[in-house]
Amino acid sequence: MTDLSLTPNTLKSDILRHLTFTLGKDAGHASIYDWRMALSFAIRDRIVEPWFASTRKTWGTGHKRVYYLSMEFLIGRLLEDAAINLGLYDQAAEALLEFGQDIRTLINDEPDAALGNGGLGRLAACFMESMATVGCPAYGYGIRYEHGLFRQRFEGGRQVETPEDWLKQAHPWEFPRPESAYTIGFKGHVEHKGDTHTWYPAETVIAEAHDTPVIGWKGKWANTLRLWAAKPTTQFDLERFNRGDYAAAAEPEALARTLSRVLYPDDTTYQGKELRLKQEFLLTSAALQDILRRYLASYSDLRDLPKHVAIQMNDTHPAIAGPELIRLLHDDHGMPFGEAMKTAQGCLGYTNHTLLPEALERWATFTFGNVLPRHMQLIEAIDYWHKDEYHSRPHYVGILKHHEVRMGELAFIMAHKVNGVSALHSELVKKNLFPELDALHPGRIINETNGVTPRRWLKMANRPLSKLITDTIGDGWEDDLDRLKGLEAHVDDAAFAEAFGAAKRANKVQVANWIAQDFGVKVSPDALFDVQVKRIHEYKRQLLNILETIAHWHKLRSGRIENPVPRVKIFGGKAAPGYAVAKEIIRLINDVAQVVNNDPKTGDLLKIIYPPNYNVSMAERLIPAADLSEQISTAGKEASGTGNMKFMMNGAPTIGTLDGANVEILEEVGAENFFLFGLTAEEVMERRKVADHEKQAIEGSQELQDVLQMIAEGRFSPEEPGRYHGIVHGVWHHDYFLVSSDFADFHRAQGEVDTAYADRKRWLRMAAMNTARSGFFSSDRTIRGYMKDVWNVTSAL
Ligand code: 26Q
Repeated sequence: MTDLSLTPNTLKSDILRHLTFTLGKDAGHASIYDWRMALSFAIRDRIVEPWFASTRKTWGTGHKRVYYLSMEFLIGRLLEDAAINLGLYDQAAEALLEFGQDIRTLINDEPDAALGNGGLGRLAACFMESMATVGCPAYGYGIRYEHGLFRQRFEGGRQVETPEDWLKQAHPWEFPRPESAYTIGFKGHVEHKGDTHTWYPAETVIAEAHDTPVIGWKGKWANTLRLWAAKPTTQFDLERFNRGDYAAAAEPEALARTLSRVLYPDDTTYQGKELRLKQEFLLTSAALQDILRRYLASYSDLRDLPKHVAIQMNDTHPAIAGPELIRLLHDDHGMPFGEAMKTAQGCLGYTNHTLLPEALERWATFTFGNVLPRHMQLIEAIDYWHKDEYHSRPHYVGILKHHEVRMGELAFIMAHKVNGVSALHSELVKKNLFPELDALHPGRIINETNGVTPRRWLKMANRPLSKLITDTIGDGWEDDLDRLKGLEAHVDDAAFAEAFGAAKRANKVQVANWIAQDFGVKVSPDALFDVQVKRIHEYKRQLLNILETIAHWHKLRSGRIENPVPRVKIFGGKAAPGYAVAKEIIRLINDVAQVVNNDPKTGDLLKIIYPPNYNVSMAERLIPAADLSEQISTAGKEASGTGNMKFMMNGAPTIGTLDGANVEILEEVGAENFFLFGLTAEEVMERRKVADHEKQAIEGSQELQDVLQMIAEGRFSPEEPGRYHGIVHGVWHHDYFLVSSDFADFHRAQGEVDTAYADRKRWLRMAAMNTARSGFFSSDRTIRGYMKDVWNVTSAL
């Protein structure tokens, strides 16, 4: 075999070689973009060998493979991550310096791959990295959206969306695979002859693969993220073209490409849009055809599929995988229906990420039957089969109801394991979402608490703290995060605590400089940095946070706080473009910031910063600089949260409710290192039954009354005093998310935060304890859980 190994000391010459021969630029005239591409290619070259080796090994041993199907992969930047996992960062920095280039500038030049909305998409990205790290042979399957999540700007405090175009520049990490392409059908009709069923689609597109290697920690293993781009089956309508109707001749092409054009920007309210259903089928059908092609290259008996293949559905978005796999096995390969059911179930797993009723996917049978006529029939057959197998199934339970296909029930019935994403959430999935199906299938619903990759979220995002950790407990914690426990022995050592504080401060200085430069607001790095970054949603209660901020400001101005602790309140996040209330909350935060930041009475004691366009890269900047992590959702609503884990790892204690994985964070870190407040999930249910709970709560809190009064009077919108009447009215009369009920206790907990922060020694201990006890929240632990409990696969390392 040819020796392709690239020795480390050739990195510098490889960068120059790529600059010259790949980019066609000479060093004297190269732009930042050119240098970034040259560096990316030099790094990518070093991924290819471990990638081939991993693929060869999996083929050679016939190891079981995992296929992770997700409509979203919220990856962020790849250059720094790859450099770090390969251990090449310092060398690359040095080589570039010799060319007069700063590696940080190049790293920051890379656009985020924002192929996701939020938590679910970012989880998929962390999972890809962890599967590579633990040596789980896996493919991620997704869609190569031309436009990722929209960009956010503020105009007069209001969110304005503009298209995102990450592919405008060449994307150095992907390999187009035009030879890996599959035909995807839509609409048309079905013909039945005896036991053969043939679907004749009326429309077809081609799904073309684009592969990105995903390298694990220390480059020991690499997997593939395979994203599908939609292409037309025929480039031109030749007949039209020949008639001279040139524009119309290109129509089918334009139509096909719309399929992978844009990511749906709504992560909470589901709308039955035909294009979305087509996107889901594009991903799923292409993935399953690819999986079966790969399987049949090694094996012939499709009944053994579950021995070699595990397919995970990231929420219900790829739940069409059930019927599509049955169609392929039964219609195309002649497997009897019952056997096809068992085979499909043996392969499929389903992860639920939400309990919000408005987010549960349901399709009108009319739309569904029109777009996927054969799948509609198969869903009826699946539902019938299930009812027949489980006679005790109540009449009101099933996939089809009220002329709708319920994707949650479909995914549940087609999967051998269904999981929630935190202990509390998984219990609620059993109790509230699928109680009857859980009774029929005891043990099918399990829990796999989420995690995040410590390589990106600690090692890479927080250099100062990573260095301190390694200096204190040695290396090896990066892929064995429980070792962080070793820090506990040092939390009462003054020198360590001060070093911990210094690392945090260094990150805060960076953020303060960025805020000054980009937003023109001066903040002190010694103030308490209080951060809430996540999608804007009523249940996440950014409103509660800004209302409490106003109360605090009000108190500060009237001089009612002795020795006030200076605070910087930082918000970040996007609202779905059609979510009017969320957009109003954004505007309110910006309006309040205008007033507060210009108030000479409070000055440096309180600043409110809301940088636009929160994304993965901004998270990497803000989270390491946070002193306080805001996780304040209405209990029972946040399935898990993963930002909460990133803050904890980076030494920011949580102020939070007993919701999602906060429950487990509290358990791990201990009550003395967590600011708990608010109603529990059970109390929330009870509270809603109280007819005038809003009135009671508001009348019980003078602070809240004052705050609502100020907003209603137009204190933050003097040019339009009535601007927030809707919001104020909502809190008084339709407070479904119980902002009013949790206000007073939140305010109390914030006071305790101030007290704790003022005691520097106590605070540093709390912060360090959060890092020390965050080992459980590594996504390596999560992935090992799935491997054992759901996928039945071992590490190939
Ligand atoms: C569905 C149909 C049509 C269009 C869009 C959608 C859609 C898209 C995205 C529905 C939901 C989502 C995203 C959900 C999500 O991000 N859920 C979050 O998942 C995280 C990972 O498990 C959890 O930590 C969060 O608690 C949960 O909110």
